[in-house]
Amino acid sequence: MKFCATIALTTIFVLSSYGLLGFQGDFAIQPARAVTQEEIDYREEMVCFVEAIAARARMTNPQFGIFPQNASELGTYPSYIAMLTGIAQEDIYYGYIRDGRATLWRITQELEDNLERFKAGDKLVLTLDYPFRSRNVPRFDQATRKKIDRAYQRSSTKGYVPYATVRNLNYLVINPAHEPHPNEPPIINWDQVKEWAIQLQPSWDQSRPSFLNTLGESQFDLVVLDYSFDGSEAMEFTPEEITSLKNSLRGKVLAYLSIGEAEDYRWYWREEWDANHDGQPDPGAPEWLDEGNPDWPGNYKVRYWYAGWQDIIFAYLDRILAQGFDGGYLDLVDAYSITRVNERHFKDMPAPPNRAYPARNLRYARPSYEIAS
Ligand SMILES: [Ca+2]
Ligand SMILES: [Ca+2]
Repeated sequence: MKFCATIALTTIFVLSSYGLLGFQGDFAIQPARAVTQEEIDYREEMVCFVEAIAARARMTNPQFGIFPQNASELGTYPSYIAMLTGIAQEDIYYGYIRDGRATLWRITQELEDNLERFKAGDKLVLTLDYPFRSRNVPRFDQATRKKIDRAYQRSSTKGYVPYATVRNLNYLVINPAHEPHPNEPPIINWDQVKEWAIQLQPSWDQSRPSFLNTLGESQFDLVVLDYSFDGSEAMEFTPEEITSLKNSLRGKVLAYLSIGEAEDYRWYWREEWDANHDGQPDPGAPEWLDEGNPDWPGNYKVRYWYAGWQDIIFAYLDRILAQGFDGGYLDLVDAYSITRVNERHFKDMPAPPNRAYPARNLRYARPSYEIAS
C-alpha cells in the first residue's frame, strides 16, 4: 500500500473542513500535524513524486519518456514500473568502486536482479559504465577495450542497452567495435531503441553548434543532454535547436533533470538562499532546502516531498516540454538514501545497494572547467 503524504494531507484537510475530524476553528493550519516526519516513507514519497512528474508531462505529451537513473530497488513498487518508459543503471559492470575497475560481482548481480523487474515489465533498461581510468578523456588501449567489450556483451545478453563513457559525461564517446548504426528507419517508438549515449556538457573544444551537430550526426537511437548548453538559464537550448537536433538524429532526445538535489547554477536558484556559500541554508531560504552536499559544493539536499520543491521541478519540466524533448532523464532519484532526515529514518533498515555509494563523490559535476563559447 503506497502512501503519498501530500495527497493524504489534502484528504485530511477536506475532512477537517467539514468538521469530520472534530477540529474546531483554525483547522486550516492543523492538517500538517496529520503526518509527522517519522511517518513519512521517503522511498514512497519518491515514487509518488516520479509518478506526478510522469502524469504532468504526459498531459502535454502522452508519449513523453520517463527514465530515472539508478534507484532500481524501487522496482518493488509495481505502480512505479508501470509508469516508466525505462531505467538507466550506472556502474553495473565498471565504475562502482572506482572508474575503470570491474564492479564487484555481488553488486552486479544485485543490480541485475533489480533490473529483471523492469525487463519483466517490458521497460527499456539502459546501462552506463565507466571503464576508463580518466574522468575526462577516453583512451582505447587494449585493456580498456576488453572492459568495454565485456560491459557491452554482458549488458546485451541481458537484453539491456549498453553505453560506456567517461564519468564527467563531457565527451561523446564512440566505442570501437560498438559504433552506432544509421537510424534507418527513424526511431519512432521507444522499443526501437538499441543504442544510446549521454553527454551532459560540451568537450573543451566544442562550440554550441558543434556540440549539437555532433550529437545530431551521431546515429545513436537515443541521446541524453542537458536542457542548456552550460546549465544556465541564459544558455537554454531553443525549441528550434532541439527540433533540428531531433530531425538530424532521427532518434529520441532526453533532457537531464536532477529531481533529488538543488543545483545553485540553475534558473530557480536565489543567491540569498546561501549567500555566504557555506553549504548551510541562510534565513529566508525555503523550508525544503537542506544542507549542501559536501562532495559537491553548489549541490544541496532537498526535502523533495515538499510542494515547494516539487513545484520547481514541475516548472522545470514545463521548460523541457516546451523545448520539444522526447523525455526526461531523472537524476538523484535515489535521494532517499542520502537525505539527512532519511538517514534517521532508515538507520535500522538493511542498506539498499546504492547506499554509501562509493562512486558518489565522482558524480557528474558542472561546471568542471571553462568551455568554448
Ligand atoms: Ca542508430
Ligand atoms: Ca549559509
